[in-house]
Amino acid sequence: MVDRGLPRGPGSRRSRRWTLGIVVALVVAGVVVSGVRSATSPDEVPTLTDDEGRALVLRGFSTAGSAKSSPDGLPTLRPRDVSRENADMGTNFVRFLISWRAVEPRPGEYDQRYLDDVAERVDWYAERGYHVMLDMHQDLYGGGIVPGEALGNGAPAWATYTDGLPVGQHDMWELYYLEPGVVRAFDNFWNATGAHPELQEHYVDAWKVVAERFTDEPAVIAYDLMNEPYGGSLQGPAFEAGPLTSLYQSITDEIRTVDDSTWLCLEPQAMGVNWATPTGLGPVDDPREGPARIAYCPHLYPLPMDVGGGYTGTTKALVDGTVRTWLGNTMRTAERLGDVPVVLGEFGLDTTKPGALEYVDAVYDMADEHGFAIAYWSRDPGTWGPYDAKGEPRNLVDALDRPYPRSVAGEIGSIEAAEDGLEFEVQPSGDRVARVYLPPDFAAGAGRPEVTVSGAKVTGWHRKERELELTVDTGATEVEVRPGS
Ligand code: MNI
Repeated sequence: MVDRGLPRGPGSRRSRRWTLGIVVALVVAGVVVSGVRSATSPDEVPTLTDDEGRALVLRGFSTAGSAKSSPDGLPTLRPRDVSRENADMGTNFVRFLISWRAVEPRPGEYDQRYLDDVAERVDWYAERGYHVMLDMHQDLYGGGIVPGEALGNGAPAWATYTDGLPVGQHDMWELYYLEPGVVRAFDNFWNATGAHPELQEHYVDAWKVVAERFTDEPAVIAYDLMNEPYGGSLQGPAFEAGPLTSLYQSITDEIRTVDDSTWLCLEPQAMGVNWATPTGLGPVDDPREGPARIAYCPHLYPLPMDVGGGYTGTTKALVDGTVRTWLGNTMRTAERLGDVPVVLGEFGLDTTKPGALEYVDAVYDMADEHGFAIAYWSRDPGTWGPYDAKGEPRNLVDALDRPYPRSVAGEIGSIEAAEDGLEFEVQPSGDRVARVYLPPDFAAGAGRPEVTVSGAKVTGWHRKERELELTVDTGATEVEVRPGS
């Protein structure tokens, strides 16, 4: 829709802004109205599981935007940064950005040293008990769309064919998606031009190389097959049910020849779906033995938030409507893809905006209630992130430091986290052990915290991790942890 609605050639900035404003208004109106009509959906999705079949609740960051255009493809990150966020917010998950250009710098040549560097970082997380999802990142196709400028990221320059079409300038980065040269780079990748069938084969093979490298690393729980896919001149269901689903199937088939256990996470197209329109993504068949390990990885960026100035007044109401619609569509998609888990691979905002932390709370509450994993965008320092440029904690740190059950032997249902208590639904099995993260302001003291537990017995306290070990009572369906004894 935006493809047709926005001028491609040169034009005044004001007229483009104006046109974008109309497109935005239409999408917002459509999304909010459709929210009123949306049907009811099932309450929770299943969670990802680890090697021992434990249900996992995953809370963490996308890490990090700094990897997008760094020469080595790595984010600015040291082991102490992982320790720090773990101590400050109790995160147990990371969506770690990797890139095709770094994996395959020349056609058919894979950079094992880059993969060593990624593996080293995976170890930093693994040593601290994290689960890692590797995210094959791209925005605007790749750095090659305008040589010498760090506009896009992801694809290698050798795989970038703009066919001499122009890429004009914008001050909003998203608008570069509409430039003819960028559209053509994607059309060549998806082989809509018929000129480059080899590009997707390279992408599939690059994934196979990554999977070969990480299949034996238990901390790597998932592969996010493509960040924010974009169809070039093909948009919506025509793209998502067509070339996108078919590429996901090819990657899945290829990865499963070397890795039969890591979860594969499918993203819908970014345009529209990030704003709550429905996705046309089709189901992908997992050839592994046993139950499929496919998950759905949408992003959430309500347009009214970008257009309006924060989460207050009318904007708040519009954002709430958008989130409700997004939730309904996400639940229906998860069901359609085969009752798959959902990883909210990105959501985030400038937390200096009024009401921002209330929005963060609302999204975490939704994820708790419906069983989604979260990777907040992003771990980078700045006004969206948990730390400022000097490394000082920002307001987001407190907002994200919430109690949650990290894992349960069995199944886990809805979670409700409040200052006066944490409740979660369970269906225990095996050793019935549940591990629960408790922030310092929930349960004071460095020693064993003073909490009252029902539905389970306290069987341990890991002081450094602030992790309470529980053994769920046989037949219990709910566990409650309250501060105070
Ligand atoms: O906001 C977007 C986004 C808007 C529009 C489009 N198209 C027009 C195709 C695509 C994407 N993305 C949000 C965030 N995603 C990246 C990282 O994946 C972040 O830098 C953005 O804030």
